[in-house]
Amino acid sequence: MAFTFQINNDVVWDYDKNLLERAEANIPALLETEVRPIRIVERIPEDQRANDFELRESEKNILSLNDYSLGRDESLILDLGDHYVGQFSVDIASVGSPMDAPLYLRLKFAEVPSELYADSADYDGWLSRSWIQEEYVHLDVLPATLKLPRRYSCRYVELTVIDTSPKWKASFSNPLFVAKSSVSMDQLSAVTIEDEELKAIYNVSVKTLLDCMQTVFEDGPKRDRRLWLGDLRLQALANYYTFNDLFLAKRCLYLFGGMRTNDGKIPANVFTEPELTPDDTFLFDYSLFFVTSLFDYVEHTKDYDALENLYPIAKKAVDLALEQVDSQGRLVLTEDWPVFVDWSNDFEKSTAGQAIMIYTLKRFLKLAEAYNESEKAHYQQLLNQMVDFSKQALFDTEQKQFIIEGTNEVNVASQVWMVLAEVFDKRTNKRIMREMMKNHFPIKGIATPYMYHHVVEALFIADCSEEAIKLMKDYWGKMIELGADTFWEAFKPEDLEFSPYGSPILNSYCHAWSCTPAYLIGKYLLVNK
Ligand code: RAM
Repeated sequence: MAFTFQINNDVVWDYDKNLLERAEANIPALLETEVRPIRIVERIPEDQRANDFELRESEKNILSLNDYSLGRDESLILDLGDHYVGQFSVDIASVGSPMDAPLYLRLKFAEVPSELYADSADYDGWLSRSWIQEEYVHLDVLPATLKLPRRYSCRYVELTVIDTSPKWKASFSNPLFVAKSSVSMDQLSAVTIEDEELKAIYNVSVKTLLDCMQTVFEDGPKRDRRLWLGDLRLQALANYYTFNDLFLAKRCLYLFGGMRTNDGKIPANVFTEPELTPDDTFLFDYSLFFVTSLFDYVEHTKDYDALENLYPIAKKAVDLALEQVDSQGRLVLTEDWPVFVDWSNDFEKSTAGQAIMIYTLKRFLKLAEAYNESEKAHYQQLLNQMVDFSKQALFDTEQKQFIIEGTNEVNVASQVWMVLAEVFDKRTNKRIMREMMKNHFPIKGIATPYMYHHVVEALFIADCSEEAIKLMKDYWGKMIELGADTFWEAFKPEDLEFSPYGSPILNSYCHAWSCTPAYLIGKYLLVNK
């Protein structure tokens, strides 16, 4: 069961004015920082570079930028020195004879060098090519200040003159990037991380989170620039251990609470522009993460007002999901409400889905307790049934591994989510994880830091801290080794070209669900010290 575009035109939406007003009351003011490029860089010929994540410093000096006037087909790449999200402007003048033709300019904004090496014209994937951060602009009169209306997510800005005329060239000066975020690094409380590799991973995680924190927790400021529930859950957790911006977390929960189908289904993502709009896309696990995100938020903030307002929505989400559970306690997934788990289609996800339901029910029961739910026993009984079914029908006692019913497939995601759901006790969980590592490490076929996050957290839960740290270093550390300023949406160490969308040029290289080492380090390594 793979996740592709969903078009559900017949969905009827319920907008809860009261909840949405609360969401809107918490829109943050964005903080702005002026950033100037620190150097000019250039491409490295293919036979001289190790991979597409490298550029080299140009001999051109950024301080003399306006001396390098550009004619037809000439270009230069500005390096902001780090990844930022915001708006770009530059002054442009004509140099030479009178300007007898318009300037035709291409601007390309890249989070990582590989976007510059790729030719946009070759893109042939299933997501819109409009996500490629590239503009073609005509300027009839120079000098002028070009201020682009779009917001970009980038470190590099390439200026390519497509044409001037033989009589004159274009000269650029005063490039300015106004970076935006709802939080600032000054809000971080100081942490001491002695291990240098972990410290670097922590810092890049925090930067990733900062750049994704705009007027909502965006999944990726390059793409999809919107609030997805699966991403929100992890961002909010990382936020509690870092910036601790409780208003943004609250706003996002109220946004999902305020926009549901008329039977109470929570969408996988919502848009906030031009007006609040739920997407007609539904993912089984993402709907449940509304419940777990509410649990995390209430546990962290003790905001019982939010519990009061949002509990009925969480309960409805649980009830709808429980309709998919049969009398034996087996989750039966359907095509129109798929479980996501990871972008990879190399493994079967039903057992992981069952575990996510158990994981959610356990947290829901804690919310139910705080809310004085009268039907608590009913949910407890359904939870017990799902746990019993998992132990009896989905656990192979000989292999000490969870399987996929019907095919007996044993995969990483099933073990990891069953451990996170704490279906067994710590000792058994440890055995499950050890067995899993024996058979599946180094991991292959998992495509996202999102799933790797769950593997690392399951290792911590199962008391395999050393292995958890090693995996964090191997995986997120590898991205840093490749030059990451922020962590990427998709990353398969065994396939650097991997993309769920048909081309890495569409991948987001600053992606919310990748920021979780800040949470993992904060929760499992710093607090317990
Ligand atoms: C993509 C985004 C987002 C993720 C969904 C499932 O469109 O990367 O982060 O949550 O897929």
